[in-house]
Amino acid sequence: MARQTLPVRRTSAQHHAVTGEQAELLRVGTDTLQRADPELAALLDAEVSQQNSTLAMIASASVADPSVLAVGGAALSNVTAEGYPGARYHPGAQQFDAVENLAVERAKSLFGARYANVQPHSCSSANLAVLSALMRPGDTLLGLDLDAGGHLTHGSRASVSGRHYNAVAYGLDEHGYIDFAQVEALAEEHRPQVIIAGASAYPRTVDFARFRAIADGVGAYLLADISHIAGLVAAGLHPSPVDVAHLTTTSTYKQLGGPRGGLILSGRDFEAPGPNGRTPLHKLMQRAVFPQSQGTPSPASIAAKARAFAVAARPAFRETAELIVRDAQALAHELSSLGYRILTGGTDNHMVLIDVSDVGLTGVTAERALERCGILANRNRIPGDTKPPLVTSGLRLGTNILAQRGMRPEQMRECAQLMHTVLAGTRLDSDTEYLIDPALVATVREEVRWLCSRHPLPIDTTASVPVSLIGVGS
Ligand code: DSN
Repeated sequence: MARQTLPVRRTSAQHHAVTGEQAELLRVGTDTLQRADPELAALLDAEVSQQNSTLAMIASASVADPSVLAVGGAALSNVTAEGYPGARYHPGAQQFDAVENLAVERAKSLFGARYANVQPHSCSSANLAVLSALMRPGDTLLGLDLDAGGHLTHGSRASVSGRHYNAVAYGLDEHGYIDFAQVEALAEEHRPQVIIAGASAYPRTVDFARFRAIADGVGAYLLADISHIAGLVAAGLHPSPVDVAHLTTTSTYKQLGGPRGGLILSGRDFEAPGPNGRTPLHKLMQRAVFPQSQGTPSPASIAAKARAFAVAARPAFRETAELIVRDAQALAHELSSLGYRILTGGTDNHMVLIDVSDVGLTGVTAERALERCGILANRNRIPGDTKPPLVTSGLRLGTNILAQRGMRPEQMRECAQLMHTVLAGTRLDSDTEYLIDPALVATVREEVRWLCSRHPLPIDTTASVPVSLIGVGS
């Protein structure tokens, strides 16, 4: 019988010899898709064309670098491994362990955090994990009212956050800013276990330090949800809550250019005790995500997060983030000059909220008329809104993708003018139906295509890991 030899351990140079296998897999996969499933392939191609030729002003969206998209489709997706690096419940997770450690270290480095959990499938999952770790059913939660720009998971009755907990909501003052006097009064009256600072539709800087002072005054934990502004926080263009709040959550796709997913961070307070007075927050969070609220993590998404965090650490990301804010301010200014009422009178971040009831429209009709012309912006309830959530009186605009395309404040005049042409040419037939001249639609659609063709979506094939992150987590 031939003598069996043990496989020789590869040197690192030999390891390099096998790089390219993942790329080959993706190439074969793409070729097979085209050949074997042309119907699905055509839909995906149409999506790329649509993204290339529309002005996407969805405030909760950004464009992922193609390398992030490629990583999201990696063979790592075939790995099933519950648990955390070094403590999995399945074998075969060597690469996944290294990838998850890399993602964690890059997240900590990018946000200056002491603790990161990269497993949440979304920020909603992250928020619910945090709340379930810090509160018992029936405990009190204080968050921004959904109608004032809050998020479903901040205590809305439509979500378990408003059903399992005694959710109390704060709102905005008469200028549209967070009403801190009300936050403080409600905190003192209801003594919440958790206060949430963060929003889905709020165009101004969030004063996390003020929230923390209120939380400390009543013995509450402060959770900062930075989903919408995570890119600005990472770039240092919005005050970071990481060392201010007890815990910070974010989605990874809204402004970070990452995959669909969520992230939990903690800074200075990562070792602060949880509600039992003993277990530190970072340990509570590990358990809160797995096994308490999620099973198997999504390995390829975690790898794509690692890639996105590296892209977000590059100087080019900060430059884009600066442009995002300048574009939003220019867009607000142009729309205001055209007669639109801008909520709070302007913006500090990427978001512009306008009241379309003043021009005789509802949010949904404005959204649909704009979409027909190749401009994407979504309906949004505004303070004091008399229209239901599927109708609304407001429109929420965001400049993340416009800036990623390299559009500058000069182009915001064009964008505002195109929007105005559509909105001024739209007449309300009912709350949800509208009339618009098809010739106007065709003209604006063509101008939108032309503007987009001059500012193609970025395909950055030269992006590399910045020196500051090489070796981090390895
Ligand atoms: N939270 C939703 C939004 O702000 O549009 C989507 O993630």
